[in-house]
Amino acid sequence: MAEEPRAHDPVDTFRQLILAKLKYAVGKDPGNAFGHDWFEAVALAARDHLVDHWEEASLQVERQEQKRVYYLSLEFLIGRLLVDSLSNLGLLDTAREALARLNVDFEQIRNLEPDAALGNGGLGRLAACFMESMATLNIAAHGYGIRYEHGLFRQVLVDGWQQEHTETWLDFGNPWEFERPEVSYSVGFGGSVVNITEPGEVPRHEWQPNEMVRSIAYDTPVVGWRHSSVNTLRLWRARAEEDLQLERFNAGDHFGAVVDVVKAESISRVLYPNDSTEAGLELRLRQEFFFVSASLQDLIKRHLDQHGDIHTLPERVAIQLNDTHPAIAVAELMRLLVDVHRLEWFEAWTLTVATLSYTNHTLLPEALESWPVSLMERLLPRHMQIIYLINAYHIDSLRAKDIHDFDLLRSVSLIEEEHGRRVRMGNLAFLGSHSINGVSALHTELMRKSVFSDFHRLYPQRINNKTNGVTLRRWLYQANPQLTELLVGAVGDELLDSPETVLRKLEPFAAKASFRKQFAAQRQHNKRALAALVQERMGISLDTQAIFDVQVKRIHEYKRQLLNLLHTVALYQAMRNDPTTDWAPRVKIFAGKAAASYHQAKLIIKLANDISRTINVDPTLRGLLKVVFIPNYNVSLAEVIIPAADLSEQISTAGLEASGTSNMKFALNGALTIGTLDGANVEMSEQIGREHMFIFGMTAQQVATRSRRDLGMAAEIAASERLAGAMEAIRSGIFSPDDPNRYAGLIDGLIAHDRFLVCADFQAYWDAQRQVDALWRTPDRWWHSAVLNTARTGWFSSDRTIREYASDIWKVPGIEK
Ligand code: GFP
Repeated sequence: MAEEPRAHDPVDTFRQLILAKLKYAVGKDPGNAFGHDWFEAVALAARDHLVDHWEEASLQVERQEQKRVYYLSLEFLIGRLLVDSLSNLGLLDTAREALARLNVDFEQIRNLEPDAALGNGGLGRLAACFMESMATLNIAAHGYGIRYEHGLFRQVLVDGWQQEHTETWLDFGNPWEFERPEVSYSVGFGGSVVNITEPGEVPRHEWQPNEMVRSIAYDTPVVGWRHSSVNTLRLWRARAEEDLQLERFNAGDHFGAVVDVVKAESISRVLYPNDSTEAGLELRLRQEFFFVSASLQDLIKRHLDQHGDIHTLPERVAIQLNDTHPAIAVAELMRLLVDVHRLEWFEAWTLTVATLSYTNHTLLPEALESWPVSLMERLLPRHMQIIYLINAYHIDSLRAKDIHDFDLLRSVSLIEEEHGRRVRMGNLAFLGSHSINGVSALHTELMRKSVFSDFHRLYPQRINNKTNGVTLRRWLYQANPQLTELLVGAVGDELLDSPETVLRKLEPFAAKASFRKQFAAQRQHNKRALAALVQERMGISLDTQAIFDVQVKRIHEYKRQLLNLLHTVALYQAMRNDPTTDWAPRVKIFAGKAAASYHQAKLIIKLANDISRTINVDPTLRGLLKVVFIPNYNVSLAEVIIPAADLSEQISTAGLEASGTSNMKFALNGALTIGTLDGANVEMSEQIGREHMFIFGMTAQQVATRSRRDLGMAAEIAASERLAGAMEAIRSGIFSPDDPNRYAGLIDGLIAHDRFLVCADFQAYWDAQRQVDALWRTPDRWWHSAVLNTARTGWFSSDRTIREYASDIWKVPGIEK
């Protein structure tokens, strides 16, 4: 029998809604529901609220004819959505209480949600933060990407070695998304280009692909803070044109009958297929073109349905390319405008450049994509023609301006001739965009001087900076409710709506002993939660009074986990040699994934685990030092680790980390940063004050100068007994007695050719770490700095970043910087 709802009790109304979802959508009753059933019921109840606001928001966008922003990204590292959605809807406490009335523990339910790991690291998480900020700021935006059946691999450590396992986030379905089978576009591959001449018409080209793949839309609503607006994340799934070749099937060829299905569906099967093989490389290009083509067809259709005139595209639409992955959009938009919508070439080019803008995220030459011309010609023959034509017109226009410098023309060409002919996607994105932005002040400056220096001379207005940011809703309010409560208690409720300005009001509290005490107490609480997780997952117990010294991010040589490990070993040796010194106790925490084919990074993971295994059981240390490598780093784990950190390691070789975003999350939560003057660390030191961070090491300029010399490190090693000792310990197999030679190559590589200048920065890093110890021993000063870190990080809100994109690049009216 249906229960009577208690009048005007929102908790009870929500409870009823959960029960209705459990019964009618999940098909269970409270008596036989499992945890996951409850999760689904709550998620669906929240989704109902989202949908109401979603409808309102899209009506408003239509009515007000708002300019639309499209964010094209191969990655969206969303993580879990339950708390995010409930919190932005203002229903978190309601849901918690409603479940409690049903005798269900909300904390258990929330942890059952799988992470949507449709991204790799900072780039993908940035896209997720931007989606939330765009909704919060009432910008009419769509995110476009791929609905990978399997997100980033699940990392399993077997004897300390990384193994990649398939990640299965969709096993129980996905309550947040709406499948839209009616929103489907054909995407072609291969085939040939024919010239069509019809009487009375301008001759034109038509691409006749020999393979067609269908894209199906899946929409997820993204809600802003206090449900200010709800935008759409539209992810594409690849399907074959036909699910089965019936004739072949009936002829007994059961596998052959589905071969096209397998080929087509592999496009949206996994994020980052291993591209060290030719097949993997081709699949990656197919993925990029697939989602770009579907998205452009979709947004042009929406534009024409609403405004009816293709010529007004740049007035109504802004398309942001997140890195070079969607750079083929330049050629695809040209193809659609010229071949399909029959615009004249130069008009189409003007519209393309006015509509597109591109964000660069790295200066590492190996990470700037380029595709073999032969592969492009085979897979995208019409696009290759278009790229040649863009290039020819471009070079002609430069010659017309009397620019004949051969080296300059070669460097801005879309085609690289030196290492086998390849299409340079960075150059294509640059040329086809009216705005090219870097993601921190230093990165942008280096972009102007290095990768795009020649382009910058030709187009001095195009490059601009948009320093990254993070959404404070997720990385403060949701990840750290204890701290949020403390802050609200101190500076008031308005913090929640205007954190960028209100956080600064916290500054005077840094001088109050009682506040510092509370600040330290919330950290203890979070450290205990992390320690419990480590105990449960790894069986290692941690001393929560020790400094929690954390480096969590993709494992990459330029991020220099190796420098941190060398310090760990040197500290270990120093503690053993000098047990009477009053060492500050430390827990070194690592987490992160290595790309499947990146052998050196995988070896670094193994080294961290070998070091951990040796140090953690050494009784002479009396527990002063512990090392843990927590497996399978993802957004949810970050939400537990970051609020528990005392020290944040941001130690990349200066000039190589474009921005960093975890650096901002740590500082926001009050961790102190030990870091180089790299990426956004530079602006953080300006906002926070260098005296409240531990800045060390070579500057980008010094790195550039040192790198021009021979990269052998004999002199640096000879000058530091500690460094030599740590390297020798690793090299000689102290941490790998089962295979004493395991790290000989790694260490010899550092001695002979230390590309990332680990050895050259070691001594400065060691000294900075001793300053960390010293500050830790004076808690008043430590917590004073910690409070100031939180107080002065509001500028790194992704709302600020998005406002800058909106006003400078997208020209969205009504959004002031
Ligand atoms: C990349 C860059 C980072 C930058 C992010 C977002 O991140 O420096 O902060 O993009 O712009 F390397 P990863 O994908 O490498 O983590």
